[in-house]
Amino acid sequence: MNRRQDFPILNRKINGPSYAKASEGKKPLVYLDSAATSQKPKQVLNAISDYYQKHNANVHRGIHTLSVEATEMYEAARKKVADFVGVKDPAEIIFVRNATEAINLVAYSWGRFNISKGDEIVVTVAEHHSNFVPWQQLAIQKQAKFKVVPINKETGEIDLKALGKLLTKKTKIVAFAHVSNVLGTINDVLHLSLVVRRLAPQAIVLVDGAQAVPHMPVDISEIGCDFYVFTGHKMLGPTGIGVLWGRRELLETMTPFLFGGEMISKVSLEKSTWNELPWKFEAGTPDIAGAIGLGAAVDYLDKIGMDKVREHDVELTKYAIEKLSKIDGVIIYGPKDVKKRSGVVAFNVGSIHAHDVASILDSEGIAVRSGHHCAQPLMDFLGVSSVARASFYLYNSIEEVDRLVEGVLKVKEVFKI
Ligand code: C6P
Repeated sequence: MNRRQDFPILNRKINGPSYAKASEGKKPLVYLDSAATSQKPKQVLNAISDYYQKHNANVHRGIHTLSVEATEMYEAARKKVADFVGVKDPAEIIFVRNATEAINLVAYSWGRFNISKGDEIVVTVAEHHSNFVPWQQLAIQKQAKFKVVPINKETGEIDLKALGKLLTKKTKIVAFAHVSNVLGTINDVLHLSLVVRRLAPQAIVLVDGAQAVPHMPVDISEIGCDFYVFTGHKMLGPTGIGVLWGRRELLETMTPFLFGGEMISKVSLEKSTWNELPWKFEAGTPDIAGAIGLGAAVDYLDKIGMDKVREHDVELTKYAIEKLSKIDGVIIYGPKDVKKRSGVVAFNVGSIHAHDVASILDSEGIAVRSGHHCAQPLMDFLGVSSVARASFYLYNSIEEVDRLVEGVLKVKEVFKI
């Protein structure tokens, strides 16, 4: 897969001698932080620029030509996104700012009206804070029970037995990630949804797909969940645009999260009624350029094929794990079987702090993330304060994994371990 020419930023050279300008530095950038945010291809950048240069106007408001064009482009993006994740009804696709906002929307619009004292909310210990804190806070506000499912430390998988025991007649919400942003574990979300349906049929199931949709074929209609969220900036799209999918029956009963322009049907002095889906949940001027950029990202990914994107991730991950695990002192987290993990490799080098690892790698031109990865409960569970994480995408190469491996050897040399 050779797509590098589409990503201008990958031509950057960084961290050369101190007298050199950034652009004249000596180290070609090796970007291994796509799980935090992916880089954007020219096709996406051009789509955004084209929109602003030729079509910019507000949507669903004006009847003038530009407004009609902008509206058509915005709604066409929604349709593309719906098709991309197997959703037949584009009205079930709500544009929000990011995955975090999508989860908060459900916590407010569904949670506030359906959770009461004594109810139970179930999440896993491996969740990103975005799929943990909103539920924890809802539980605190409503005096509901907040239950956390452990994972198997060896395999990185959700402990199904423990989940079974935690589900009861009082369970109202079960939320889990499709793919862990730290361990890379691909959860069997279909099976998990079935378990919830069988043991707690009254509960709603929310799946956090922030790390799944960018990296593998996802068909939401096959998962059997009630809500599914993802975020544009991790899948070659711009920042500021994310997606909430919800079942129409549920979305229709829910009270909007934000009130104001565009989300109403009729406003009088006494009361207001709400617009149809999806606009009922899109108060105010939306991120029009963001949605159009996301639509272009979906076109780009579709053209390559998500099976190919997944294959490439597997190839790089397998190679990285093989090479890194041969280095004395390197500890790798997550499933051993690459078929069960996505393109993220979290690791530590002996007892060296992950920020030191990332900082030395950066001086070699290699960008990895380090720290708690917005998953502090998982860090506590694993008994570590932080990990370094290399995450791959379709523009990365085997040679770049070799650079990472050399970088890790350099870390060991600097720390003399
Ligand atoms: N994880 C990472 O480096 P937002 O920020 O709302 O676009 O995405 C939040 C989010 C939710 N769920 C999962 C599984 C995620 O990985 C993320 C974002 C990034 O791991 C940035 S913290």
